[in-house]
Amino acid sequence: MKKIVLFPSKILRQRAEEIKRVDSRLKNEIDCLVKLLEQSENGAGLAGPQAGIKRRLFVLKKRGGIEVFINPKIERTWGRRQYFMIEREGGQREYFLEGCLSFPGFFGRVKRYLQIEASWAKVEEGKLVGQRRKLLGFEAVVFTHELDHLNGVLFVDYVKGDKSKLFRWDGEKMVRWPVAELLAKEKAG
Ligand code: QAP
Ligand code: CO
Repeated sequence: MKKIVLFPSKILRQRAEEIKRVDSRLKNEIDCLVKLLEQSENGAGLAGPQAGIKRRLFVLKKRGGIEVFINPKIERTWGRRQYFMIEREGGQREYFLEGCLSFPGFFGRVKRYLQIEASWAKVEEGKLVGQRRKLLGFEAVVFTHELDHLNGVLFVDYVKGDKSKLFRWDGEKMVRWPVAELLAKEKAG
């Protein structure tokens, strides 16, 4: 059983390769991602590179189970990148904090497109079959986060400029965390 690749690892910075056909290799890779996501605590999504798989696929947890996205793309966006807000009981709005299984305990505020048209392929009867759908809000955020992984882009890259956007869960509360300190680990190798 593979383990999730943690930051800082060069693997997370590589560009993943297009998937051309359905074969046993692809099936093994999908199994691997599904198992890792199932076993993760509170995991919502996992991309190939996070399992050491340098290929363009990711998996997302949905109400009905885990969905596989192959060769995902954003075909179109609407509006500007903005912070995704969530509404608490009582109507209080707050920033949604993004997490990543390769950064356990770290969360950040990231501006994303909240309305996208996405395309990808799924496996159907042993073949790759194209899909296309409009995604809104949380779904758009998670799709984009996972697609970024396939291009070596990490959520912390977006919080670089502003220290107040990254947080670490200390077991009881979120505490502000300097992004520069995290990124310095990567430079040190
Ligand atoms: C999906 O992130 C995602 O640090 C990937 O202590 C993308 O599943 C979710 C997690 C964008 C939200 C926005 C992270 C769980 C899970 C942690 C995850 C942790 C426990 C992260
Ligand atoms: Co991630």
